[in-house]
Amino acid sequence: MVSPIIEGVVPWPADVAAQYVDAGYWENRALGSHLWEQADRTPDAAALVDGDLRLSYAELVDRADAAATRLAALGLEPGHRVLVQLVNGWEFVVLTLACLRAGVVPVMALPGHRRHELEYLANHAEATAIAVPDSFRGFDHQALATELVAAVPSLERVLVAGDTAEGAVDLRSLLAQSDGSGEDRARWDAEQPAPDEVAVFLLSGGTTGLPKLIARTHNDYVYNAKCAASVSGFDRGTVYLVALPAGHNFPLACPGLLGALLVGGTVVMLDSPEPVQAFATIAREGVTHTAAVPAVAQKWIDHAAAVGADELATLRVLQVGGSRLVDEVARRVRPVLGCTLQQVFGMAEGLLNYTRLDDPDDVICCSQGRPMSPGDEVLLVDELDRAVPDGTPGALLTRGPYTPRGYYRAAEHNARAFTADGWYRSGDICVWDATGNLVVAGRDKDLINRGGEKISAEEVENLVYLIPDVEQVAAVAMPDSDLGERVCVYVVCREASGLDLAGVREALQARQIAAYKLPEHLVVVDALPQTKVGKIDKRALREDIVARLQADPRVSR
Ligand code: OOB
Repeated sequence: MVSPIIEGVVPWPADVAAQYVDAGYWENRALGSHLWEQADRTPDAAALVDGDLRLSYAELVDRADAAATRLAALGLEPGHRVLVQLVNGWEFVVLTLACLRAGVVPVMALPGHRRHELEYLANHAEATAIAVPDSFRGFDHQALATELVAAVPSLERVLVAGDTAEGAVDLRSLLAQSDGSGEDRARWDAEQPAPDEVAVFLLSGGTTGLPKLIARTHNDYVYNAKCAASVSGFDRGTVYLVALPAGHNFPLACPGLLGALLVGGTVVMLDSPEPVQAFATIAREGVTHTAAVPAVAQKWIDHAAAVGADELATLRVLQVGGSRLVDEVARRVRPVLGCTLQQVFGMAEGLLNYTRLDDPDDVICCSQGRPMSPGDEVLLVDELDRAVPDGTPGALLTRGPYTPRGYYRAAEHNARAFTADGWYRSGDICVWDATGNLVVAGRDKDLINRGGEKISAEEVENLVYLIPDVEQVAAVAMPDSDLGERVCVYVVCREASGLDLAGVREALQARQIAAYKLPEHLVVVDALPQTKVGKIDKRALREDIVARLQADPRVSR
């Protein structure tokens, strides 16, 4: 195997890699070669829809090839990183494919990220370019990206979808069709990235101060998307709606937009999962499959219960994952939305579990499914990493053909997050149920899962510590009926500080962090409870906030 171009990426051991090739999981071809082959089979089929814009397969790959050439002309070479923070639209898809084609590696930021996250990501990935919308939901992304170029040594170029300021690159022109000569296609057919090179960098749902980067290779990510497409029943007739942020692993490749394109289906981009727009889009485009987090599924159910589900007539499968779907909500999916529920318990680090479309209702509604690949290894263990008996909760360890062996440039963290034998510790507490499916019963990682968006407690705490009045802080998950969890912070203040929630939020906003990380509840206490070994007792705090909510439900926000 050729060693990866990007230093700091942890490869699979050579013998394991060879097994994955032998077993047929890894096909040893770049993602582009699979997709371009598909495009040649169905050039006129609809590949991508965004509002009034429709691209056939031939048009999509033509644009991606032309864009790959234009990226190269801007000085973006194979192995260079582009920080991508685009909203769901055709630009996201064409740019991602152009990068995959040219060996340029997209780093998938989320639309909610702000300077705090983007500056860190650009530095850590040593990105040379950043792609943003001009503005979105009242925020001037172009202005921030321009500031980042001044602040981040590696960052040279801003690619803007929309009104492009002087000095920035007009992304829509960059993503326009080719000159028709066929030269771009010929060039990138000849210059494909090696299959063990990095295809994309995904963000971890991180438990550390700042998110880790997960390098997904062409071999592993193609398999990820194709295998997921197979267990999700994707085929040429699939019309897949991307309503969650496209840079998230779930709508990107589980099977997501890449899975749909790899089997010749149609991808529909929408920049919001709000039910009114989503339902109208499903009806207009004849959407058959889509993915939602539980909070979105709940909104769709509420909406359909109120207005009916006529618009969803073509929808066959609703995939739900990202956080635990409550069994009672799961049971309402088929009767109210009229489609099959598929639970997805996945992670950007790799392992994907699915309920199967023909599973009995009890499995679909009460479990989070089972690994999608025969190559997946899953172990549930106790505190000493000993396997627990079936039916007993244990911490999930996993290895497999699409679960990388370490985070990018994070040796110290990798020593904790992976065992010496290369098992990834997902931090989830799971149990194998009697049907051989996994049920997610809790977690032993210090994060808050706010409607599928993962927030590191440590990151929030580090920021709250910067407030001069704060002596001690602990961030914990507070249960919430809409989002599952929200961020609650407990603080011990210096004398008579008068610190309140608004003050904490203001201080954090001044640090320009993503809004979803802002604490939504504050409890000021005289002291934080401690465990026997002198650590802050978060379990006691989680119990405390539950008790406070029960005593006074108005506390909730
Ligand atoms: C997905 O990926 P990430 O990386 O944002 O978060 C992974 C974590 C898991 O370790 C688990 O703690 C939680 O999110 N999670 C679930 C879940 N799906 C994910 N917890 C309970 N039930 C579920 N169904 O969230 C992700 C990636 C690919 C596909 C789907 C979700």
